[in-house]
Amino acid sequence: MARTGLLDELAGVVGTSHVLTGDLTAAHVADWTGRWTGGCAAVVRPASTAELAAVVEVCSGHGAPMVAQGGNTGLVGGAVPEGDAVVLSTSRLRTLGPVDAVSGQVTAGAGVTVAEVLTAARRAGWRYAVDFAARDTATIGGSIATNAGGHHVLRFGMTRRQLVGIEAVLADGRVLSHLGGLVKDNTGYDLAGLFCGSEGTLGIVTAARLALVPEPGPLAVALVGFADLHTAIGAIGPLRRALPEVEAIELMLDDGLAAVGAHLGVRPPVADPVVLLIETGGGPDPVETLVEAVASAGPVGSTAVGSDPRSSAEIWRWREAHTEVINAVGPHPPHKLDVTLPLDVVAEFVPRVRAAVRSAHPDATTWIFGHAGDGNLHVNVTGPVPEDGSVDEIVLRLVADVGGSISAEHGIGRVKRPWLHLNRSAEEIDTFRAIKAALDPDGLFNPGVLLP
Ligand code: 2HG
Ligand code: ZN
Repeated sequence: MARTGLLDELAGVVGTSHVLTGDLTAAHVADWTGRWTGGCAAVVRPASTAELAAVVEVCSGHGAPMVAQGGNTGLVGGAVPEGDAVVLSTSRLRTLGPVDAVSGQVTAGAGVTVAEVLTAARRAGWRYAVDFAARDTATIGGSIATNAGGHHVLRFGMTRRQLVGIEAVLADGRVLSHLGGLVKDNTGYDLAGLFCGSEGTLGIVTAARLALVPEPGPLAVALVGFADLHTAIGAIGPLRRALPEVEAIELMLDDGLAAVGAHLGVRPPVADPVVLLIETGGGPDPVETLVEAVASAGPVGSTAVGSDPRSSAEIWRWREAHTEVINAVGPHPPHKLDVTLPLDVVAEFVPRVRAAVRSAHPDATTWIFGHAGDGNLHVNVTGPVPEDGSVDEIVLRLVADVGGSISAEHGIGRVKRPWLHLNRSAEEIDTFRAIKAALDPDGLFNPGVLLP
């Protein structure tokens, strides 16, 4: 139930057709996996930063909670509204500026998709360094709110590292803007860095100035099989040393590849228990560079090399399809636990986490894949019902016990809030609360997300 007069006032700002209610909000009140469903008073679609600021002012005046939402591809329920929250959709903040050929930067509205920035950069001879499977739907605003990682973190870092400045709407409706694009700018607190990863709890990011990197030369990508996890993880250091231009080192296991194969109706090109996807540049013939590096990295099994755009895309498909394929396994949406581990414990962690989940949930299946080069595993558990937090508890505690992080690149959202203390001290969480209280004193931005 919306507060009296709220929807009329919102319609006065954005127009009636951009205040969605009832069935029209369906796509905005559940997450992509289907694990989290909530509700909202309305979805509001402002067309500009000024309109979004006016919407925030109206909501603040009514004491209405606000949940920012971009492409709604998040995997921790961070953009799923609850109760009578107002969803602030950034879908119409779609201005994408020209690529600045001198500085290698671009300014993008929050609702521009990651794929659109990737394409615009490529057309101008540059590249946006953040890329991941949800690129076509995920937005720049959402990727900043979650400090998204993706495939190239190993080489270029996460979203925060690409940010040169942001524009954001504050809780009182004022607009904070710092989009000048100065790379060296030591004038106080790093507000772009603070808003990045704040999951919509401090303000609503409406635009960002993004640093681009030079377009890569030719790339080669391969699937390389290994007999076991120890050998595969042991190869990462030597591969990185042999391939200074390595772009990605991704992990897959035979059961995940078999599930993807069954889904695609194709047999996996490599049949070993553990498979790394390695992508690298490296001079005029990166295929040769890659093959030589693999040969010197220790004992490997079968390999499949992609050398042209089509075969490379096919190789990436094996890795990127994991998410949609596991989502279809059933009988419920998966428990998705994105974690990082110190690299030297990864090989032991995998059988341990599988055994721990199995002993509590004999019917559960634990799927593991991820970004091996960063120690970032995506632990997906299918079987248990979505509400059963015992699965999350088992996995996240084990992660913390071995010195890992309970969130590598997806954020804390609603899902991991109860376990934040496993990685953050009381002093850190108190500091989080102080920042939150300073910027959002009434606690209206994304309540129920991030802070315990
Ligand atoms: C990926 O790396 C994404 O493909 C999704 O971060 C991970 O589905 C997942 O658990
Ligand atoms: Zn990932």
